Amino acid sequence: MTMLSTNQISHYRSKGYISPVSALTSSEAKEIREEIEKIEKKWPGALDGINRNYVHLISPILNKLCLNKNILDAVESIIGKNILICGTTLFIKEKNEKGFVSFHQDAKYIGLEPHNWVTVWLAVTDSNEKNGCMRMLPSSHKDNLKYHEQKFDKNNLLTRGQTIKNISLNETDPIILKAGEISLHHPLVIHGSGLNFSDDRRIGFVIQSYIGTNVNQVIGKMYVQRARGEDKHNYHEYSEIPLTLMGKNEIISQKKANKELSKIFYNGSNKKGKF
Ligand SMILES: O=C(O)CCC(=O)C(=O)O
Repeated sequence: MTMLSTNQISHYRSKGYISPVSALTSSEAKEIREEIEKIEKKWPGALDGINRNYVHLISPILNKLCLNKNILDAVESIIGKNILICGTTLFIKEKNEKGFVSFHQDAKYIGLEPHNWVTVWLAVTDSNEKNGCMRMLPSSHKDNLKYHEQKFDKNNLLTRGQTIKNISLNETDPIILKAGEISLHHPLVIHGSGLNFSDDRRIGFVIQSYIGTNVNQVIGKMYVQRARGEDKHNYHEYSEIPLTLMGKNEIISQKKANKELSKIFYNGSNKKGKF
């Protein structure tokens, strides 16, 4: 086992995130990029809009990635040994577009209680200040949930364009990752990311999130998979494990999960975004 060290765990507890942590080799990260780009090329539009979510349900390779031992060891160090995967999202910033992520807290609209969960952001490509890496406001997870303005900007990669205002960039830490490395962040830590000024796309494969089996969904329904340990709580429905890339059953399973996810994301909102 390669659990996080005591120093890494105290960094997470004190700052609300830990980064970088090694997970994949650069050639394994390249295979993940190839899998994503194969789907984009062979099934145009298949990863657009809401379908950027639950991508681990349409690809056996992406599904296996969520069970990567290095990732799960790091996750176990934070939330304990009974772990479920409750979602994945691709955060892709194209080189010629103006995609950004406003400062927000993940826990705001997701309905996962208690906060015994952690988000893993895997760099499929390098992620740095030039291509719009994430930035964390250190120790902000020690506060409660903040007011988020719902802006619905067209270039915002968040569902509602939810924004915590007046965050000073100077006070944030850049999360610089090589392809294959991960960062882990707390449900309440304030984070966001800027534009991609590089000449390649920036791809983040985000497991959002790994939850302890004691975490319930208080807004709607979520489809999970067991990652480690045992689930004595049985709060959630279990999704099918994908056997074929973009198979008929796999697509049905992703659509079913995304329909429920959309209800959670837009609960109480009279407007919907593109994701
Ligand atoms: O990919 C990004 O820049 C932001 C992703 C994010 O907000 C998250 O993983 O919680």
